[in-house]
Amino acid sequence: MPPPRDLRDWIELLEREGELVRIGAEVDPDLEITEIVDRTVKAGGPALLFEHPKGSEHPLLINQFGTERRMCLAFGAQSLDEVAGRLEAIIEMQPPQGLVEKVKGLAKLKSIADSMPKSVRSGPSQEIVLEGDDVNLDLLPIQRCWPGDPAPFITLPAVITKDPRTGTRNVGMYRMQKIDRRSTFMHWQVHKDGRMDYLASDGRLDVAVALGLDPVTAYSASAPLPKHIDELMLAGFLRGEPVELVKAKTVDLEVPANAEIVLEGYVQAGDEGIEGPFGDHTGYYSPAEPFPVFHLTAMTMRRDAIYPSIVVGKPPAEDAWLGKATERIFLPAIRMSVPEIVDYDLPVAGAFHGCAIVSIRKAYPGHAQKVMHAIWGLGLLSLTKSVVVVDEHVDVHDYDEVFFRVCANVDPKRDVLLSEGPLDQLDHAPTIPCFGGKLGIDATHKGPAEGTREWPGEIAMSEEMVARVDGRWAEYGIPLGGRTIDAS
Ligand SMILES: [Mn+2]
Repeated sequence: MPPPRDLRDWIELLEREGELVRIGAEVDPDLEITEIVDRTVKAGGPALLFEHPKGSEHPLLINQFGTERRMCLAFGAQSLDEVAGRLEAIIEMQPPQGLVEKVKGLAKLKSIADSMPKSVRSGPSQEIVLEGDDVNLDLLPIQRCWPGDPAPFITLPAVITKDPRTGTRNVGMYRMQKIDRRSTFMHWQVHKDGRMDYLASDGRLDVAVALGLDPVTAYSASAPLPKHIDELMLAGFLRGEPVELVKAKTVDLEVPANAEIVLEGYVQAGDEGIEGPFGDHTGYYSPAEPFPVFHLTAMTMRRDAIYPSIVVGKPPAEDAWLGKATERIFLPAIRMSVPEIVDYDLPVAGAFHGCAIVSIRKAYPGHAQKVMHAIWGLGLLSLTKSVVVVDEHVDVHDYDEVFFRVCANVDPKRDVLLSEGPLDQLDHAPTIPCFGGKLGIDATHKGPAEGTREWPGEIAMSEEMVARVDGRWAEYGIPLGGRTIDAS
């Protein structure tokens, strides 16, 4: 099944699959929606379409990404690893050997070419055009998410800018605190591509914000791609069809033709104000800090536009599965740089940057430490605070198993590495913002090559005895299913 074409196609799919509940009652975007959604997310519940948010004509869609099943539906895939597999085929392209390989290679190249965004003359995202005094953010049911938030925040935007030096497009998901009818803050953190575009311009930088996209394009806006790679190309590749773009009305940018709502405007170098605090995915309020002001010049939308939102907070929240999608989809790219990595897991409870568990094919002394440093040097994974390294046969997604390895295999004096480096701007724990300590735990097997005594064998029953018990004792109905030690 191909991924949904736009937000309405997606809502229809969710409804057909029993994954969406429509709420006809009037509900307040000021805190009330958060309380309902937070309980729904934590119970593994459905997407919610609030048809009558208080004070707005526009319905509000939330929790569209809140479970693994919905995330897979969004990608038209059976699993997130299947989505990663599609990218792996491209990433691992080698110079073709025979004719068959050459033809396959051409097909792959064509699939990349077919992923490039496509310009079209008109699109539903511009059915209604509001300019000048008609621009009015009060029309939208923007949520104030938590009691300590000073204002409503747009939380699921795709923010589009161009690098003023190279013209390369960037699309990112950055929260936007509403200031008044025609301006918001733009939360471009120090490590984000959007901020680089802002810093590279010495005057006015055009910005467009797309709201209410098909789920794959919305996901792609959140994906941590290298600076020079257009998120809309990733979206086109993952969708299997290009993202269609129309010219914006008042700024020199192209915007998705299928968006429900587009905000056009600009930021001006040096024009900043104090943004926040905001109840963030760390489970704490991120502090008030200076951020650029986004001035709206136009607001375009579809008729009966649907406004998308997401609430983050103490994990697990809806962003857990956006993060898990990134974890899975980027595994092939990580293996490109660090091929000894077998698998990795970013625990949701660790708010993604807090902890990474990595399994490796260990080949030499210090290999686990090499991989820790690699993680601390890799894209936005460099912000990871602690890295736990285990051997290849350990399931990194089984936290009991990982805890067992850490407790069983670690000599804290020998196997704990303390380092330092850049940290997530949202992390409140370090002494100064954006910089602090790093913790590496080597829970792999060691041996004489690393100066320790002989490493003992791991307990495992013989295959023969396992087979014998499987065959002979089943008839008694005693629970023999759960073997505690795996023979692998
Ligand atoms: Mn980017």
